[in-house]
Amino acid sequence: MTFVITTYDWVPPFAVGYVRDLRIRWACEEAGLPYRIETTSVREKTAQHFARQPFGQVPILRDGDLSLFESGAILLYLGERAETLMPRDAAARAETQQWLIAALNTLEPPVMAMALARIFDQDARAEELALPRLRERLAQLVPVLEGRDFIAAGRFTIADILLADVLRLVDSLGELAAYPVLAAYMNRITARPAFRRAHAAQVAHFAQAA
Ligand SMILES: N[C@@H](CCC(=O)N[C@@H](CS)C(=O)NCC(=O)O)C(=O)O
Repeated sequence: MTFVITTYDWVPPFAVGYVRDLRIRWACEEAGLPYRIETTSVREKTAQHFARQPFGQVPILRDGDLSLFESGAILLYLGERAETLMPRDAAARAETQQWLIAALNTLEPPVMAMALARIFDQDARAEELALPRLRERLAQLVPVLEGRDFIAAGRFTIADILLADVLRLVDSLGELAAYPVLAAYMNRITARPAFRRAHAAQVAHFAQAA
């Protein structure tokens, strides 16, 4: 069965390489799961798009009759299908889920607040408020990653996909270099061939769409 990943037909240049379909492509590449890409219009969002993703966002994954949204939920679903992505052992699996949700729910919100303030709203006051909150979370992550190659379960998992992808956004905002432990982790995880393939494929997709 080939998974179908839905992404947009176009995004602005600053978003190329950062659209969240990357997380899903990356997981499929890691696990050797077959997938193909389908596009949906970003300018004229269709009723079918909203039927599959009530917020009109991407990514969406289809597996036969099943249609799923939310990159974290999709990664958890794929994790059930490939031990390469999530261990079977109950404790290791719980730890993987914990860190995947921490990346999504504790780390990504302050990162997005900063990105919205700087990139979308160009609001200096909002940025001033967002920055210390983001820095506090990054500083708290440093002792966790010190001396660890992976965030959970002592091995690569879907939690690394999410955490490294969130840290890429921090890096793009110029805020990661101050935390060498986090920067080294992000560089190590994104040096994986599966990430490189997924990233190159997304860049090529949007280059073709331009
Ligand atoms: N929590 C969602 C966020 C999805 C999201 O923000 N997707 C962006 C592209 S990376 C999007 O569709 N933005 C357009 C919009 O929010 O209308 C997930 O992780 O899947």
